[in-house]
Amino acid sequence: MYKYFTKILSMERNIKQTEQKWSKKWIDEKIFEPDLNNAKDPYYNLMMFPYPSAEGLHVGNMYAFTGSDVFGRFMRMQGKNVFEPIGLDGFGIHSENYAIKNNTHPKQMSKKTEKNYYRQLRLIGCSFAWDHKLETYDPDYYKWTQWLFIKMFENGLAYQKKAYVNWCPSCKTVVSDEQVEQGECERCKTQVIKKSMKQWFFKITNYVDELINDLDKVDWEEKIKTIQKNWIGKSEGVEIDFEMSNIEGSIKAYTTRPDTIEGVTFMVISPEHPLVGKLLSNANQNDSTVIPTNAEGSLSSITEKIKQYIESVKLKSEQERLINKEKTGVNTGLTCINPTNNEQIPIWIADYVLMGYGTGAVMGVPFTDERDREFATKFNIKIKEHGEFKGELGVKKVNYKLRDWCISRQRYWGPPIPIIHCEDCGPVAVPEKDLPIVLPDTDDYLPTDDGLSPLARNEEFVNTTCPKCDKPAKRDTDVSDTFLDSSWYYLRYPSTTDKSGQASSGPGPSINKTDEPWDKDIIKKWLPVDKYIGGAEHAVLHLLYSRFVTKALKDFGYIDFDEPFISLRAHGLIIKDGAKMSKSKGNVINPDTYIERFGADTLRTYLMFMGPLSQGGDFRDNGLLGVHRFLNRVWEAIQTKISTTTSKELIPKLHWTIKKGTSDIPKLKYNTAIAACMEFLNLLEKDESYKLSKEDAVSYLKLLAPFAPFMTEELYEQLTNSKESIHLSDWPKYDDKLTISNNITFPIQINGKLRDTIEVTRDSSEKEVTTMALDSEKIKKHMTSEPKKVIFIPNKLINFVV
Ligand code: ANZ
Ligand code: ZN
Repeated sequence: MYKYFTKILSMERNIKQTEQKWSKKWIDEKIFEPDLNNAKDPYYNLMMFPYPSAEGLHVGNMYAFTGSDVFGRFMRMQGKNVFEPIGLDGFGIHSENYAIKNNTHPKQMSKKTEKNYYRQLRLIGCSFAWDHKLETYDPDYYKWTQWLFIKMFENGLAYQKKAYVNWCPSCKTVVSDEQVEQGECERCKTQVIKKSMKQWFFKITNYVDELINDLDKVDWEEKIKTIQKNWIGKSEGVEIDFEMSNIEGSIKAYTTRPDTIEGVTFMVISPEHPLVGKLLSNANQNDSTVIPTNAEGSLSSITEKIKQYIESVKLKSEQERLINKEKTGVNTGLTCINPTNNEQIPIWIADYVLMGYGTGAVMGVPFTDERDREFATKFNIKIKEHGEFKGELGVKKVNYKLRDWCISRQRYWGPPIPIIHCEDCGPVAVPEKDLPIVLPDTDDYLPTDDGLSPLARNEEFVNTTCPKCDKPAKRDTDVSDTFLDSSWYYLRYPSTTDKSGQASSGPGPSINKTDEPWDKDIIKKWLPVDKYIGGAEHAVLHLLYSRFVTKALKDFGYIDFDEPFISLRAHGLIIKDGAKMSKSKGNVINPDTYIERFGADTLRTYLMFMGPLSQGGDFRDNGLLGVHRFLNRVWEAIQTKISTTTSKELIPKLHWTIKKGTSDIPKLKYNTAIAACMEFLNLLEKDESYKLSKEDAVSYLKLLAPFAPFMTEELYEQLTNSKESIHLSDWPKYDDKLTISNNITFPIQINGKLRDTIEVTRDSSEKEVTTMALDSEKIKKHMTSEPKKVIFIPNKLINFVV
């Protein structure tokens, strides 16, 4: 299938040699390393931080990198000083689990991963600023992750509390709310359960309003803004007190619909509501002030039921509780009073009410609220029609779904939380001069079910002295969430330099020039990030955490902007022959083999040709071969078609092609920019006599340069004899007046049904149109056999009868 013979050209195209040659040259001459101190027009082009496993990058990763790189290259040719750094997000459960599965120490594994990762990245030909690499497990990096933790702590944004947290039984650690999707661990897809544990939290909830409102300031896709807003979940309602009938006190319910209060026929409290605890302890003491009045059964049988119910709820995740159609609950036997009509209503305990939201108590309105109706129906509670209550009621209250970010993990492979616990002083931050707290090298790193971190078993690590009072004290033994590592990496990139000072010597650890997390002047110049391209799946994870961290750092006075990413675009996903790529299906595409056979230019151009970047695409070998042939034809055309002047028939199309590239590339519609280049080539090849001037050939190559950086560089050198790189040259200009072309949009029909349109030159022949039409992916999909008949109306339409 891969057999493809290139013709012998006047200058033979040796893909591998060309790509290796330029790869080395670009790095040696540091052409993609902007002068960070003096750049006149800085542009920070960033793609989302990759977290590869040692298995290496697949084609989907290459798609994302290339998508971001094409944009960076385009901006560079617009005259911007583009900074496009790359690094490795290598700490965390993802990497650790992979290491464990392969019986390798995570540190050992990370060395393998790193080597393979940078090797693969060099192949794909991105214009990375290699001098600024960083790896999150490098102590020089995580020193500052720990510093960030301490700043949070010192500023009251990091605190410990015992709470019902999400425990993943497979990862054997707690995970944050954002890392639970449909009740499952975002990473391993295991059902999480609720466990009451003491954990570290970051007070992201202090920033709810800014996190919502400042979305108006940034140029992000609406889709992602909406996901974030919904996750933060601002809700405006009132809190209403319901006096208890038989005992002292009242229950506060949170409602967004006070107008429905006349339809309230019951009260539901969450199993974790304090009243439940009070009820049980009173019952234990046989306190007769709490005696159920109208519930079935004796006091002891009711308390027994409640206890059983609470036990059953403990195993459920919040998600499960929210979506379970089959409502469950117990009647407490207590009642309270509806303040608008003094009716007595029963108080139930049910798990569809969550303690972490509102007040943990809901006034049940079964007539209007669906969940309440399901509940009332199941338990035979009255359903009462009601009018609209217009009176003033309760106290106005704003609630948010967002809760604080649970940051501690009971795992090994992460930055140890830089806190020392002292019996007298409580939790004390490690003094800055003692950072980093290095993760100890140990073979005893496996996680356990008991909720204790592996580091807790390491006495040498645990035992220390209190920085405040010097008494014996213990180190915190949890590590921080990987999402903390990636919440600030973009701040550090411009301030790192290669330790060896020799970027070309290959990957090596990075250090900071100064003894600070970043250089203040550099950060002023380069941040916030101008263009951020990455996966939409991070809408409520990385993208929320980074915004929070940026806002906090601004408030602490370390930076002077409060949004990290000015413009954000999400890329689509690559599937293979119609199916999602996955290891179990065995259809994960390794880019290496394709690069080896066809070169990075072909792979890049094909990936970008599949569709708009936001859409992703279906990887098919046939499509890749088509693009490979296209690049070979470009090569050949440059060898055979250069003359002193450009044929006049080509001029409108050339200007049109430049215009297309200029407008489509910044919109990340790379596919149509490439298609325009293909059309131009078709025209150029159409007639033996058509020729291109050197200057126009160069303009054309520049349009392809972001996609096929190697071949265009080689041809540019051939044509211009210039020592300057095509990638540092100016983007070509077009004259709008000249773009008026003799092109027409040609409808392609199959059995009379419109299936696609193509742009063709006026008066194209039946054969030309047929060839182009049959090259269309959409048409190929519908043509299972050779057409029986072709109906061709010149300049109007083509119809294949199959
Ligand atoms: C009565 C009512 C009648 C309600 C009605 C809704 C519709 P959002 O918009 O999501 O904020 N609620 C309050 N606290 C809750 C908790 N801890 N767990 C589960 N549900 C809770 O929704 C607020 C509404 O969700 C509140 O308004 C309450 O039900 C319920 F026709 O009160 B409502
Ligand atoms: Zn102390």
